[in-house]
Amino acid sequence: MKIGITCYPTYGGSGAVATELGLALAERGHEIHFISYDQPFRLGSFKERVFFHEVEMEDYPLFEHPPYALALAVALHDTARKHDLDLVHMHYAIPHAASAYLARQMLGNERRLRIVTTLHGTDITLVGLHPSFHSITRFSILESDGLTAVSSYLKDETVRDFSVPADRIEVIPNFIDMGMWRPDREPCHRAALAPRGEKIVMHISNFRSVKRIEDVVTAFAGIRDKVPSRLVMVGDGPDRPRAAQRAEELGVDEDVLFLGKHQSVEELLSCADLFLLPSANESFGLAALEAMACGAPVVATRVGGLPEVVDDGVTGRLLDVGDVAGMSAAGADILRDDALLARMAAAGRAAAHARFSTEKVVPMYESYYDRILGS
Ligand code: GMT
Repeated sequence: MKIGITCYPTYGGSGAVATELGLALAERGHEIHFISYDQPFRLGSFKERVFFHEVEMEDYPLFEHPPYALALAVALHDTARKHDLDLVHMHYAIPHAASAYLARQMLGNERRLRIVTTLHGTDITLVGLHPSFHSITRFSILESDGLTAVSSYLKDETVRDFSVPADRIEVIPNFIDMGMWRPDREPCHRAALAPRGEKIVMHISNFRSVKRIEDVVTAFAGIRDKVPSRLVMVGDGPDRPRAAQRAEELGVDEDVLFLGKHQSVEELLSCADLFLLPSANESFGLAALEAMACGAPVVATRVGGLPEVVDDGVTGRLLDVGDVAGMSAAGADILRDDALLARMAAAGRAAAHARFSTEKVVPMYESYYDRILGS
């Protein structure tokens, strides 16, 4: 198949999944064209059958907000024509599904371009709910030939809040390359991150308010009271200063490392003993899956799609949003008990392999594409 893929190219789960999907499909013989305003951050070096088309934007002084959705529609239309695309796969509905709809309309009878849209999270649960986006989001996802959601939770939210018939949405979970995300990576940075042999507690996100990163610091302070440990914060975003301040207030700042954004997060995660994800909401929680594959038990919140990823008591612990005392107690219990830590680490990796590996999930997309192309 010849497939166009559009995603946000910046750090974030939807861009990561879209890129890994494109690369895996190319390895399986498909021709993949990424179409976005910048090269997706995980695209890396040259790969056979993988192409990147940058969306050209005219910078005109009249445009305080340049109309990216239109420029993307033009890029999709051009790429579909020049490269005979069978379908375009849009990751994150806003504005990508609307741009794809426009591109398909522009093609008219020239060729039939199928559109698959994958819903990732806030396109449905937050941004898409806003009155300025709700109707166009609903229209464009209903106009897509195929619609997937990364969890049953997200499917149910879409059915409820956008009145989309349940049978229009296929749940295809996010997935992970088990060879890339693993516990035994070399070089391991453990000596640099925890020089006195402390346990390593880790959090990775975009540090936006939905991630509740002050709760990460507070929960960590409670863990550190009971177990010698260090907190490694990977990523960056608006709440970083508040989290740093919280660490100072709690007197744990010497044991909290803010590493900023990183390309090779898997190298850091393979050193983690425990992963904290106290989000207010997650439609899936890709970072939790990455941690499980790297053998780190996950202490997270019982919200959204997280219970579909983390098995409470088996691969980690799930607590209520804001229950930092509970998270501290659960985290310390795991880190103090070597047998429990080893059991949860092994169970997490096994679950990632059994339910969310590339080999398991990418064929689900291929069969779904076949269904859509045959419809
Ligand atoms: O929805 C967002 O705000 C961003 C998006 C992203 O690009 O990372 O995150 C969502 O998609 C991820 C990949 O499917 C999921 O793992 C995240 O749980 C989801 N974020 C939220 O639901 C808050």
